[in-house]
Amino acid sequence: MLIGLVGKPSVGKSTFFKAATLAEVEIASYPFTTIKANNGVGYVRVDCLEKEFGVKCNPQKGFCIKGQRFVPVELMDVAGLVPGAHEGKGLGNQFLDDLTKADAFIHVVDLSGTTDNEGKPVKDHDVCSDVKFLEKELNMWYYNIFIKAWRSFARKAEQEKSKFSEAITKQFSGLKVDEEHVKEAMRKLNLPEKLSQWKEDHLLEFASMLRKLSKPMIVAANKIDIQKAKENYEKLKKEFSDLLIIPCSADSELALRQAAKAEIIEYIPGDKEFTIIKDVSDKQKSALERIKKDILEVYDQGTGVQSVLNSAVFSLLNYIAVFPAGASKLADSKGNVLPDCFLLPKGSTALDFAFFLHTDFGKGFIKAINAKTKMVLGKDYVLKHRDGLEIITK
Ligand SMILES: Nc1nc2c(ncn2[C@@H]2O[C@H](COP(=O)(O)OP(=O)(O)OP(=O)(O)O)[C@@H](O)[C@H]2O)c(=O)[nH]1
Ligand SMILES: [Mg+2]
Repeated sequence: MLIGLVGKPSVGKSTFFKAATLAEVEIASYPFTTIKANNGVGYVRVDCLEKEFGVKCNPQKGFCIKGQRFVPVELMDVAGLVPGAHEGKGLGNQFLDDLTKADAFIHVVDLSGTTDNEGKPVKDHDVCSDVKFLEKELNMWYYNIFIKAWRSFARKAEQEKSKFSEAITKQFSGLKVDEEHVKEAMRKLNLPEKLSQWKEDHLLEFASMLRKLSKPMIVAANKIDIQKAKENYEKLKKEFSDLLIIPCSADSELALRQAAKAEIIEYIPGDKEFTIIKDVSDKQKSALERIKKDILEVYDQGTGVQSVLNSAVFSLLNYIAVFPAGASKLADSKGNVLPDCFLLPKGSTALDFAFFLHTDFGKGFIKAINAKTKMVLGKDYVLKHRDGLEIITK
């Protein structure tokens, strides 16, 4: 699973990335601080099964704090996009090719309204225009990929209409576009029956829908610690009621994560509270208190960073977390208790899970056992979030 961070310059993409991964990256208030993409590992938070079973888990990947399991997801932070990037403005849009493998995007928006289209300081910038232009730039990125081959394959596909979606899927191979996305885009749009009648607008409409379906986007409404942001948050929600928008303060999350790493506070990412556990200077204490009072006590999602990641995976992409778990023994052969937690698309079955674990498990599938209830499950059993399953094979 790969999630890309996109947005205009200076909105806090790298701050969000650093807060989520604790990787060392450059953060600064001038535009285009990031030029080369940053790759790192962030985590989604899941209630661990260890609680139900009264055990302590030993995660192979990620970690678990007080029953909160943190499951790794890959994150990528790229350069800022500006209006006209597809025509070469700013750093252009070539760097988006780093994001071809992304499953979803987090659009980081500066809610404070203090950065203009290019990320330079300004007063009262219209935050709604940021969402519009960014979507346009992403759509133009897809459009340009699409148009390169459109003319040649449109003619060919005309003879074999059924092959059309296959041809487009091939054209977008590498961009995590599958044939279902293409078919869905066609279904959702009212495009001319004959491909040869598709006009420029139709091509753009199609490329945009394909982008939306194959690279869905959540908005991280950042910098909510700044007063003006609250007003802009309401504005954004009203204007884009169909978008998933989560208020956040990447800067605050970064401060809390760093303080927790330095063992100054006890804090579980995503929590609405923390405890100071070490003597700190008055300055540090008041900075922490401010985060508590202005953000944690005001917003349901804490600083919002964890909530953005969880919503991207579990709401936007519709994934669930599933634990391989023996019905009689929760540990693997090395004695690791509940060593794994995997992310699978909602709707996956017990058989899908078996194949996901190993082809041999899939091929030799006899039944699955629900480790919580000890019930026997067939291959068509549809997995639920936080299921613990043992696969019995031949
Ligand atoms: N007040 C406030 N400032 C923030 C927040 N997040 C980031 N910033 C500040 O915004 C500025 C830009 O942050 P970056 O993370 O470098 O922004 P970016 O989007 O990666 O910028 P480019 O790499 O230039 O595209 C820095 O001065 C950050 O400290 C936040 O939640 N609140
Ligand atoms: Mg950056």
